Amino acid sequence: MSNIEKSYQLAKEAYAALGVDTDKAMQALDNLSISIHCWQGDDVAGFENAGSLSGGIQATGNYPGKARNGEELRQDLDKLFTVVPGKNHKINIHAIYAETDGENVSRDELQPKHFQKWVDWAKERGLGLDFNPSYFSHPLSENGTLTNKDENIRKFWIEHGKRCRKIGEYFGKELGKKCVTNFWIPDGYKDIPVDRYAPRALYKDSLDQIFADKIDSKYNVDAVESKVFGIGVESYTAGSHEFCMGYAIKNNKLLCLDAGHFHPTEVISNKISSIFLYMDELLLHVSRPVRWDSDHVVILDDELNAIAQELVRGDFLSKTHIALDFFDASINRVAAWAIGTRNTMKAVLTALCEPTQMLKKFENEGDFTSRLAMLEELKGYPSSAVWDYYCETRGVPVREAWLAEIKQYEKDVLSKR
Ligand code: RNT
Ligand code: ZN
Repeated sequence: MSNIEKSYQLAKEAYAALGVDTDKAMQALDNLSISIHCWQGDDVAGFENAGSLSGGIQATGNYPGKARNGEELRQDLDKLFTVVPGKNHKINIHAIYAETDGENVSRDELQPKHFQKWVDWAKERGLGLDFNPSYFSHPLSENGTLTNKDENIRKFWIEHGKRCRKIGEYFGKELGKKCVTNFWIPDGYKDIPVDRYAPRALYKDSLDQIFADKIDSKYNVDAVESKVFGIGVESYTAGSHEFCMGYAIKNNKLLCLDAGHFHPTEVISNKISSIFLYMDELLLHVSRPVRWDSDHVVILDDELNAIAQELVRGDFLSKTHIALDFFDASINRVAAWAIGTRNTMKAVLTALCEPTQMLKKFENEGDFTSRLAMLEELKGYPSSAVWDYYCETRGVPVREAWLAEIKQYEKDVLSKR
């Protein structure tokens, strides 16, 4: 018996004493689908050669080895999957990751065929694809997209949204896994606006037009992502939380909660339970804000654990689309993916090992002393041993062994770019 297995047997016993079946927890984790964002691989650059990143988001750092095209990006993702367990994942791509064979295809002319390479690649690996229209890093996005007062520009972006939903539908049909197409726009004002209503009315009308095309929810569902502010739009963002939540509830769309899109002490873990009283599904952008919406690599912090606990305790896992959203250009990009993805899975596994019934019983009986005592003791329970055993039995490196593999990949592949 390996040390990993020995540790697991002890952990299993400890959890069993609380009434928790760790084998079942691991099986549940097998079903978990994480939507891995392609944009960590190239600092949200995309393949349009449009120049610099805009729209109030920033990737800082200049670590060597960034993927320069679809082949390299997919090669990096393939490497990622050698160190991340699970066979039920998806890749989240953006419209700017279209591959047009050198042809200049405008965003309002995009078609499914421009993503065929992604589809073929995903199909071979049994992966799903999620999608995002790209409302940033474009000459016509500088003064607003779906809120633009210039009707021609707004039309351009409406058409982009319509095209993207068709592409999402194609993904769903081709891959047999429903695509989530997520709408996020950076539109807003640097300084204090006089009319806060008009841009939001335009945004609403634009979404109405985009969603007027009927698409079978078997293949594609849409989400709207809110944000409190962005760099350059510090005073006002049209797509605020209230705007997006209201729109999603009224129009039967998904809401996307990004962990970095709220005031610094406001957490999305406390929003999930309310959302499920009014909506059937939810999209999460698991991210990590540091002082501002800085999209740092997801670490195993209190909020990540709290998000995972909410999903497990409320039995919301199967109704929640968990996507990652961070972009760090200052460290090895494949390692960044690995850290964020492994942490997210580890947080969910730890939550699955929680004796939820016991904790709820304490709470319902008003025994808050036991509730607090047990929650604190649980922090010391050996969920890491369960995670290590999970990695071992699912054929990926245990603990930091994954790092050596990524370092080797950096030497063999990334450093030669
Ligand atoms: C930006 C949003 C959005 C983007 C991606 C690239 O603040 O979080 O989700 O990060 O679409
Ligand atoms: Zn996001």
